[in-house]
Amino acid sequence: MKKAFITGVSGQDGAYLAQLLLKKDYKVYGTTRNLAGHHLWRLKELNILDNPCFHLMHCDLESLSSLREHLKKINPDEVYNFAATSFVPVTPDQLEIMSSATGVGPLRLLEAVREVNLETKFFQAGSSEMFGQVHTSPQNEQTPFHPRNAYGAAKLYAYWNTRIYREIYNIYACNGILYNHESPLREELFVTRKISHSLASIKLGQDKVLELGNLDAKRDWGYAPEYMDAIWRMMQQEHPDCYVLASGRAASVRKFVELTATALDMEIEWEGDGKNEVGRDRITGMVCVRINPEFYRPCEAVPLVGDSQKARTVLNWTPTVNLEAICEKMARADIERIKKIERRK
Ligand code: G4F
Repeated sequence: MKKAFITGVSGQDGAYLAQLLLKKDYKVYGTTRNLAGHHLWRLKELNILDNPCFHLMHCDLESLSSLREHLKKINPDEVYNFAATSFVPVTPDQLEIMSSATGVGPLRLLEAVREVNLETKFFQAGSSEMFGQVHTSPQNEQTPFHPRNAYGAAKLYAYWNTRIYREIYNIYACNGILYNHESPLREELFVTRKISHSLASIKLGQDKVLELGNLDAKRDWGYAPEYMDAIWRMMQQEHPDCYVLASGRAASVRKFVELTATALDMEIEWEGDGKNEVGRDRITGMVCVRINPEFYRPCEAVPLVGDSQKARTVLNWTPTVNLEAICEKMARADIERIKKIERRK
């Protein structure tokens, strides 16, 4: 039975990867910084907490000695690092926490792997934000990096340390460069889940309006569980490497709103311009989307689109869930959750 150590297991990616590995008969040791019940909702929804092969433990990436102890005790075959702050805009008071968790944390984990067992395989979750200001599109593993925010720079620091530990210490260490990947388990802080949750609430008469920032911002959105499948495949190759994971298609926030509305039998018509633009549901006549400048970003990334040909060829990775299907899955899940809460009242 293989053993996997997943940091950040209570997040979207950690939870889906734990589910995948349990299905593949791994023993999974998942870590989180916060063991409070409400923080574990994803693991509960996926029925992971009751699985006898799953072990949840408290650990953060702040302490090298604690990471070393965990790895000594478990001696995992594979380590997957998802622990990070994942919201891109960082306020001044979050700068140090973000840099430590997202940038230095993976270095501490790599060092713990090096000290405890050089045979342990390591995966680092990188981000398309590392590309930032691009001059070519789509981006692949050869595209130069030029991050445009502290989050992208912290992820890039972790990316380089992963390569350094591979090249200098011969550790099987892989980097994934992940474009936006969404699912019903996304945090509501991110725009896709904010949209699905708000429109589902409006549909059920529990909310009136969804406030958004830049409707024309574009992202390359894929389906999170499929990205976890690719990550597992990266760890089963003969040699460690770096792979871009992306859908290859960019769509706007506006398009995401429209597709989610369609999945909920709503039909959004846009009226007005700029900050005064609104989205009206043609069926009810109600204004259900407004602009709130608070959600604009000071420096919006150039639309990034990934070329994941290498992952598709080498890993035989074939993602099939398109944007329409993602919107539908997210909208349906939010409708079910809201109805479930209603039934409990
Ligand atoms: O959903 P977002 O907050 O995701 P973002 O910033 O692209 O970051 C996500 O993807 C990265 C790449 O994989 C990850 F590294 C990162 O950890 C995270 O998973 O914003 C998407 C877009 C932005 O352009 C933003 O300006 O949506 C636009 N947007 C428009 N209105 C909004 C809103 N974003 C948020 N969060 N809230 C809004 O109301």
